[in-house]
Amino acid sequence: MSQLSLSLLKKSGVSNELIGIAKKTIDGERITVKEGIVLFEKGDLGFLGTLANFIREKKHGDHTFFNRNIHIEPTNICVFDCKFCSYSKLLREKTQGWELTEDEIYDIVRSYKDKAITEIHIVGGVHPKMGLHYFGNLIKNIKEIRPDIHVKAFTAVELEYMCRKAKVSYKEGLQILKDYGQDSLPGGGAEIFDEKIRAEICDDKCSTEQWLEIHRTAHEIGLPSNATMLYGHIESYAHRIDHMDRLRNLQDETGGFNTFIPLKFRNKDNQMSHLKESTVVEDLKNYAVSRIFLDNFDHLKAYWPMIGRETSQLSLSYGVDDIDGTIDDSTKIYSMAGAEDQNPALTTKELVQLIKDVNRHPIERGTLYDVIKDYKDYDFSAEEAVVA
Ligand code: V47
Ligand code: SF4
Repeated sequence: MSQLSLSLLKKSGVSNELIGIAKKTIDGERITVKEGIVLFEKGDLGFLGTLANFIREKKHGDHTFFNRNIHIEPTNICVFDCKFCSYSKLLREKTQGWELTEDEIYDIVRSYKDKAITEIHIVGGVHPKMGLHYFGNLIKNIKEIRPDIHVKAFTAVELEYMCRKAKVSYKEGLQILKDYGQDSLPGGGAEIFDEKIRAEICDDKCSTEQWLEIHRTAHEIGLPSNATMLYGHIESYAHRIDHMDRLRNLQDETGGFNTFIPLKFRNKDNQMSHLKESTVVEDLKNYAVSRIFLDNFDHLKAYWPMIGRETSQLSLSYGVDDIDGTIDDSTKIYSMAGAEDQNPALTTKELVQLIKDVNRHPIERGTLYDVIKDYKDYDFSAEEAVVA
């Protein structure tokens, strides 16, 4: 954003307070917690979008990243009882859960033999009988079938439980999984770090301190990770900024986070169904403020199975540079919570088109943002249909 844009902002009646924050952002200066809250409370969508897009384009130009991935969810049986979770309500409602056998999991991996996926994302409920070495072996065997694949596995919630049960420190547990072949950690389980809100929505699982410690330790031993934030329920703007501030501080310390993924609360079939979901305007504001506040995160991801395809396209003008992957209908977390896509799957061609339709430049990436293929001028008709 140039001096011209700043003077346009002045003419359009934007307050001096917001112009001050815009100036800092343009000069590459970090904004404070207080300024982050002001952005949420006083910044309108046009202002926030302009600023967030400025940062996004400074970092990545028009490049928009995606990957070819699948999820494996070994079970939805869970010892915890998060109020927002639609996925595991077994303890309370005694409904049917699933437990994939090891062979079923290996068959899933084998079924992708001829497909160019680069990542398997493994998360699920916290099953009392599936422990550290069970999962370690699973990763080892998956890697034997598919040595080239990146395994991004287990939220800090699952890891805290596994380490506790195995009576090992986080460092020992994570090193054991790394030695079996785990490559990185997903960002789940973060929810909202504010202790009071956390106690209200997910009282019995790993604490904020434990989540941060597990990610810190992972980074220290060379396992990069992602970070999420569950928003749009009972938290305030101050809680969102506090959450991001704790992540920004840890990122200063370790530099181990790849991307930040805001997760919109979906309200179907859970103990928080009485709450309304956030609007699209709120979702876009949230992306924009995240992009402006988290100056030390290279990437901001809109997870399309949760937010929908069109909002994902819009998000690309509000700071987002990554829309996750092909998925191939392999996750149930969001469809069970009420997301529009009941069978989330996009072919590579469809993902590329989605990105091109909003005039952005599609880049297939690996999990760690290594460039795999540039699709700007790619001609799909030149090859047979490319599927996931
Ligand atoms: O921690 C559960 C969320 C997360 C609901 O790292 C809900 O690349 C909204 O972390 N409404 C797990 N959200 C999924 C996750 C994730 C997803 C995609 C990519 C990555 C990554 C990580 O799902 C949980 C929780 O925050 N969640 N229920 C719900 N009703
Ligand atoms: Fe279990 Fe995760 Fe659902 Fe919480 S969000 S109940 S830890 S599956």
